[in-house]
Amino acid sequence: MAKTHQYRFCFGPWNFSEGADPYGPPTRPVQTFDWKLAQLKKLGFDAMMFHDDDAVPDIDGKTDAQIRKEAKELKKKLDGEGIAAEMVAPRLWFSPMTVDGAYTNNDPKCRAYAVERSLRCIDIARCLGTDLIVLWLAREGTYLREAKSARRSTELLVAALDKMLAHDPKIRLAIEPKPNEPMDHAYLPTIGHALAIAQLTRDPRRVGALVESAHAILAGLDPSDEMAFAMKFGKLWSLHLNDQNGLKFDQDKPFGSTNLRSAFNQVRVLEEGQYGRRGEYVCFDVHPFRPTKVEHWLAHLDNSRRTFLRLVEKVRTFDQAKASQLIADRDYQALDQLVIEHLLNG
Ligand code: XUL
Ligand code: MN
Repeated sequence: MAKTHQYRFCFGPWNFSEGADPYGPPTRPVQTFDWKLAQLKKLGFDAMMFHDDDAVPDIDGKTDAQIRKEAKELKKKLDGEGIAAEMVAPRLWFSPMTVDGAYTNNDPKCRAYAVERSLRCIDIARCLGTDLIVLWLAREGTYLREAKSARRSTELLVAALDKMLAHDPKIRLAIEPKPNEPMDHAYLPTIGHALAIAQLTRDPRRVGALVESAHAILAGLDPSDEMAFAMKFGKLWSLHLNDQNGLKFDQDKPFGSTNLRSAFNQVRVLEEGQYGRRGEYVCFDVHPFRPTKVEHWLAHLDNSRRTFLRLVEKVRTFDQAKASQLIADRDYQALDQLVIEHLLNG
């Protein structure tokens, strides 16, 4: 099939999750990194996204020299397969040092660990040939408001971002906001917060955002509005497309699985803003449903891309002239039905 769209696709090794949840064990066996890379290639995706310890396992027990050596070996492996590294994200939520937060931890030793680990993550990214660092600020928030000062936490976040920006003049930081889980309340819950804090840093041009559909929904917002807003600032540097059924735990369902119309609107704003033209990837942060059998393990990724591409066609074939007429006539009932029937057709 001829490639008629401009999009390039990406996912991470964690998207082959094994099905464990807080109530039960894995339902699929753990696979090696090489198996995951082979599946990504088999599916015809273009790039892989990494946590720092997906790229260099057991990172905390290794020297800087060892970390660089392993990252360079991985880069060779990726080059051999023709797969790019899209981004690297520091995993700042697993260590005993980040139990009470990473950059906003009340203990200065723990904060120093978090910054040090982030600088190592930047070194890994440079070895892998990407300038993009994604920051999902998992534990930057509170379980109870009195435990931290929100004002001080904002200052600490800016200080940490500044240290990263100073460490490497080329690196770009994309903040991935999420309003809750694991925290009760996060300090940077929306794209507005991400873009606002960028302005307080030493180089606002190098601090942007990643929108994850499910996270926007958890914040009670429309993911397509979050995307359009970030794009207007030239700050939508990556995407985690997926879906979410209301205000529950973070579900990471296949793209379009819950709300096809919302997915249509996400693709609509991406098309309008020409997402991807400046080298950005369409990434899916999706997980298989827990009952998924091993033989169906790739479907959530393949299906998400398939749905995305079907929706690109739907956006491109939408009768915009008709829609404009209906808008001019303020006939939103007919506009609503025009969209519904377009999505239902074929
Ligand atoms: C958490 C989440 C993460 C980040 C990467 O909800 O989405 O997978 O995308 O650290
Ligand atoms: Mn994500």
